[in-house]
Amino acid sequence: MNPKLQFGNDVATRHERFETDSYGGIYIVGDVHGSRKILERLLTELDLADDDLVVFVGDLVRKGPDSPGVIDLVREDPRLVSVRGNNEQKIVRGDKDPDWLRDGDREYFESLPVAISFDNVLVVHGGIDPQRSLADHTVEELLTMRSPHGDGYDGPFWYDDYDGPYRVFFGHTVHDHPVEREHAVGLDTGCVYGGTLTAYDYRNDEFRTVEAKTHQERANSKIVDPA
Ligand SMILES: [Mn+2]
Repeated sequence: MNPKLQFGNDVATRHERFETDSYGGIYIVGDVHGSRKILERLLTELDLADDDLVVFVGDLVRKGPDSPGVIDLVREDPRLVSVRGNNEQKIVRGDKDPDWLRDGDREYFESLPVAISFDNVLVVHGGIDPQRSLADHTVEELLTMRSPHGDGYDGPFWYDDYDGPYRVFFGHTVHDHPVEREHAVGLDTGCVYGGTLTAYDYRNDEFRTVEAKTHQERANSKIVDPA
């Protein structure tokens, strides 16, 4: 019953598929942005079993206080996997060279898939343009999609019009609460801006959130209300 995923060549080689039978709990987590402490609290709250799987929507790093700490936490636990976000991509491309970057960090970002799928779920950082086939999307587009025919934060947003066949889980666009639609689930709830860090519990179809304790300002114009 799962629709076949057909990617363009550059994406196909960076797509990773998981068979859900092999896992107990499955969680998908929004943008962390170097907020290791709130990530630790979320993981404590999820209380992972050995056969659980956690998929991050990317943007593990930048903006927050402890990007290396987040990298270490994710890399050291085989239950934690991530797609590449646009913030990892900026480092891969060499556009950003942050002070905290260590030997091996860039190679790690380069090793991250740009798409993860299981069942009818597709996890990408940005999103997909509902008016074009998945195969037509470049890596860059999957990582940065927001308003395919508009201008940044003004919308309409890709998920306003997207009606499947996949259920796409994404980050990148900050919302004051998770976007929950039949075919699109937005998980970036701005933890680095004093919002929350959100996980979606796939087995139980419910959101799990922890509050941030730090504050960094973000213009309200850059936080989207999905209602
Ligand atoms: Mn982000």
